[in-house]
Amino acid sequence: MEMTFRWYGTGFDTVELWQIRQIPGVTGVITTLYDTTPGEVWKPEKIHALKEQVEAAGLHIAGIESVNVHDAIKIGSPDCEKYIDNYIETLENLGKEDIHLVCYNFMPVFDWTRTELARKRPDGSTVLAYTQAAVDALDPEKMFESIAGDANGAILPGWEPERMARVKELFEMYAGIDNEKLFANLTHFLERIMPVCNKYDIKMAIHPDDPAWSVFGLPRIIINKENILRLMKAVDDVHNGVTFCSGSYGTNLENDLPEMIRALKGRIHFAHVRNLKFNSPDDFEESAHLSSDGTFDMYEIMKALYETGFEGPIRPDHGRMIWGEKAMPGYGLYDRALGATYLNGLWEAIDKAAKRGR
Ligand code: CS2
Ligand code: MN
Repeated sequence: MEMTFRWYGTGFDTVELWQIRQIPGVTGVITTLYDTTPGEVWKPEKIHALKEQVEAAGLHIAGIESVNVHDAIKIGSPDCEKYIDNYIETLENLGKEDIHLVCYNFMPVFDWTRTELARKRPDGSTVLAYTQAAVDALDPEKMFESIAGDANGAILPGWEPERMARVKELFEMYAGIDNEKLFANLTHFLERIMPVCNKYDIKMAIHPDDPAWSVFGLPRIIINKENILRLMKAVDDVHNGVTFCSGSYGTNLENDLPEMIRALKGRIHFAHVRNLKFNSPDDFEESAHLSSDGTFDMYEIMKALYETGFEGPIRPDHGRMIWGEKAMPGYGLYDRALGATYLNGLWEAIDKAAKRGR
């Protein structure tokens, strides 16, 4: 595996490349062209400039998170083919720049959903949190306003103001789309992009839905072992792969994370590894990465990745806001750096134990 760090780009991220370079063991970034909108073709010159900037800082682009999928593709509306063509062109432009990993999601309307962006913990740190009762009481159109207030001025991925202004319209567009239709549209999208992925060896890695159940009555499909294996079989090509996000699959306590990793052997191309602390099955918060701070056994998660021969990038995922840092919620420097170091420590121990035959 390669330890990496998500970076949103100059002007969008409070963290700078030179700081990422100083985190021990981090050699690559997972980045994006944050100022592109879903459906737009990524210009070769912009991809090239981004790559040069990252490499000048002594790092490399280990993958893209995300090339977002236009709602027309998810809905399967008449203009979806045009947007798939644009997506193919973007993949082609990325492939020409030697970029071989693309993370994306297929969630309708909202990307991840949290009900608090700064829940205070006893140690004074703040974290993202989710309470089902708060979602049930909320009008989806108000979701954006309630979330934007806590965002430290940052634009959150998937929560761009332009999109949220159209939230009502988006909900109407998804009215006839159930889980089966969404699955069929996803399969169609993957079938159409597989040739370009094969040509440039681009591994597509779908991010799970977060939380892993339906919110506001919208369809949600990438939520458990059964569904993700169904998708792997539906388009049985290694370039149709998975971002294994422990914090997203882990929102449903019925998902056995190490077992899912084992079942997906060979198809996980990217891993987001983070912990969650459940206060009840309907209320969780994004704790520190350490096993003892949350509900998951992080050693078992890393061991499953190790034992299945995982070779892709891993990144620490959302971190707590600590030490007075002001950053995009979940994406400060300090706690994610601690997470990377902890995960590297687990990996070294697992690797050494395996090599000594213990
Ligand atoms: C998620 C997503 O891992 C994350 O931070 O909260 O925003 C994720 O990046 C996208 O769903 C991937 O397309
Ligand atoms: Mn994730």
